[in-house]
Amino acid sequence: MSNRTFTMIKPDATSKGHTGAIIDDILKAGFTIKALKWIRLSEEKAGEFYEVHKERPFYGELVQFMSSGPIVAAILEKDNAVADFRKLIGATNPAQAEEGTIRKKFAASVGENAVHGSDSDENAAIEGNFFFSGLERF
Ligand code: 3AN
Repeated sequence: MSNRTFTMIKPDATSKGHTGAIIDDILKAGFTIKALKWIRLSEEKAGEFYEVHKERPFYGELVQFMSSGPIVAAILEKDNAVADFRKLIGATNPAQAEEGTIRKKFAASVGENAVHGSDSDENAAIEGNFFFSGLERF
């Protein structure tokens, strides 16, 4: 089990001004920030990031949405980071997310669901490496 995960605060949440509140929830849940970046993905880069979902029917919509405005990308540290962070953000569909989770509080729909959280240690490492060089993480 690794102690790091990767997250993005998505364009719906940054455009509604939820960035500060979401970072606050993350810190209050005991995560520490090891890398942090405010960035806008090109369509090409968003497509590359979500390559694993290429065959899914929502891929085009997802790529459009993720390149529609700025995001915050971060590497987070905590014991059991991947599982604990997925618990903190709640179900992919905010309508099914538990009370108090970030998606329940800040997300509008399954497509525009406020935050991303890695689903495995392996993907956390791959996704962190996609955004951050060695000089940008601590
Ligand atoms: P999660 O982000 O909770 O791991 P995945 O891996 O099933 O969920 O989906 C990746 C991303 O694709 C989601 N965060 C969401 O933004 C988008 N997505 C998933 N299902 C749908 C859907 N039915 N319609 C539109 N977008 C979706």
